[in-house]
Amino acid sequence: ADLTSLRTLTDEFTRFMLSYKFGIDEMMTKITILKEEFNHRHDYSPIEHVSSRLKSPQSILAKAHRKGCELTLDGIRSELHDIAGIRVTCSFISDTYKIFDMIAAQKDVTVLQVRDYIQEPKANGYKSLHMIIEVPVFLSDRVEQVKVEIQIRTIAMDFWASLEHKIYYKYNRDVPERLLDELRDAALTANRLDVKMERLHDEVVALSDVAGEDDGVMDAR
Ligand code: 0O2
Repeated sequence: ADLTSLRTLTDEFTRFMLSYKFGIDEMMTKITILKEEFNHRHDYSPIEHVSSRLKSPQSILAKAHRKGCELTLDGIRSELHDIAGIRVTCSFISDTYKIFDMIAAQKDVTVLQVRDYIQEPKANGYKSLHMIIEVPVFLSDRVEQVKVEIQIRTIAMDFWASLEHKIYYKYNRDVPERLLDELRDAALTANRLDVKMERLHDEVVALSDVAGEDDGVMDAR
């Protein structure tokens, strides 16, 4: 009887993890379509890079424990939103909102939560646009709504966040004040770069639009 219940438990957990993998697959397809179609329609790529990760069973348990949530699959399903995670790295700040809108507008995507750390950065300087969505996954005998956390940010924000993440864990979540100050300062520098790059890009786009019109006039003559 013990072996049977162990088998059932393993099977349930495998199905649990699989549904999140399928949720990632669904959303990765949607985002890849947006990326390729955007490249085709415009002469630059608003999405630089897309990556995904499935949280490991150890990290799921550690986070569930940290949040004090009920240690059942249902409990974890309702309390943990980032078992399936996708990160979209964009060229410019305005692109992050464009991608956000395009995902949110899809009929089968339900937006459950939005955290705009670009408008309101965290005290440490962290910037990123987070959305938790639900997407249907069609299985052989049922349709399951799967939660996926999507983080959208610029290359500069991503550069900052990956270093901060490394430092945070190197110091076991207790980073010296001097480094915290430097990180906040680096976040401001990253933001200045983002703003400057976007302004330059807009200027070049405006220029080529004018050049495009001139060409049209030439052709018409
Ligand atoms: P890891 O190691 O990246 O997986 P909630 O889930 O709603 O109770 P949570 O998880 O704090 O609250 O939500 P939030 O603030 O939206 O953060 C979710 C994820 O965003 C984090 O997952 C990080 O990946 C990222 N993040 C949030 N704040 C920071 C930050 O200050 N620095 C960096 N580098 N990343 C951040 P995890 O599970 O906390 O971490």
